[in-house]
Amino acid sequence: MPLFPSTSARLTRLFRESHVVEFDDSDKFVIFSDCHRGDGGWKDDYAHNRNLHLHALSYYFERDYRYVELGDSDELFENKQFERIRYTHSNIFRQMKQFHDKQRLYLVHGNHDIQRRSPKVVEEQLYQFYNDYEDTYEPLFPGIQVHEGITLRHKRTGQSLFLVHGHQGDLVNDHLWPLALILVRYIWAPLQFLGWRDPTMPQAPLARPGKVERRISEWIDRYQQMIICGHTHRSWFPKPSATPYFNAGSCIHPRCITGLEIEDGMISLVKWALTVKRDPVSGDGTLCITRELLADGPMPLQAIKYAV
Ligand SMILES: [Mn+2]
Repeated sequence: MPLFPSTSARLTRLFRESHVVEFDDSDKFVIFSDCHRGDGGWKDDYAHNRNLHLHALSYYFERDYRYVELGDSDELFENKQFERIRYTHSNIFRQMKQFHDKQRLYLVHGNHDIQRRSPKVVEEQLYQFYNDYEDTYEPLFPGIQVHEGITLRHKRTGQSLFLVHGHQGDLVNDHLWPLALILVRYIWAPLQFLGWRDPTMPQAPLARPGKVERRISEWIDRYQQMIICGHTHRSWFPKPSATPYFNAGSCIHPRCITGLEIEDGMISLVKWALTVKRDPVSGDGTLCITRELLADGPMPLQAIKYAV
């Protein structure tokens, strides 16, 4: 095997070894990616969207969805101590714990939380946390596994939905990740203050498809296997006849978060944002959190190209 396997080789192997979750049309999933949760400081791109995400998660929890977090969940490149992230965003972790307690939480790691490839790191960071007020350890997500790939397999149709973060095969973000960590933590992140963009963070969401998207799309067409990923921070929902590349987007967009929902055997791309509601009588404005359907969804899973 080459020293740095290509995106295609990485995906092929990962698909073969991915964790399989069986489902049918009565199961619901919501997928968010790229939260990049930080320590609440000026580099924390998630903090301004936390209430949107919290509200969305409680909406999905009440409606019996299972929650998949598709990588780059916590910004472990910039932050040495996960505990500070957990403490800063404790309300989110409390909500995620509710999903975990009902066996409805699935975690996939990306490149900015690649340390969680190690089950030892997962156990140290995620099984429990220290409550300094009570001076005790409390359970967080005991026994959780963090996967690199998950396959949702439909019990009746046999259709496979392959979920992966999407950094696989990228030289700096995958193979040379310790170098990327050092550059991000000590060089690029401090330079953000001066207006420099961290090159391991994706380009502007409206930029044209990059090489990551192209390579993944080539794999999809070659193996006729759809993929749901994140990583680029550019949400994507294909037309039924197009290459079935789905991207959940991110939770660090300046004004909204995006995600994918699977329900009743259909898939949709949604956006949660703050919108203004105007009272028609008084003319007063209220800010409220709304869920909006994007693109052409909901699309039946069976209408996706290459579905069996
Ligand atoms: Mn990523």
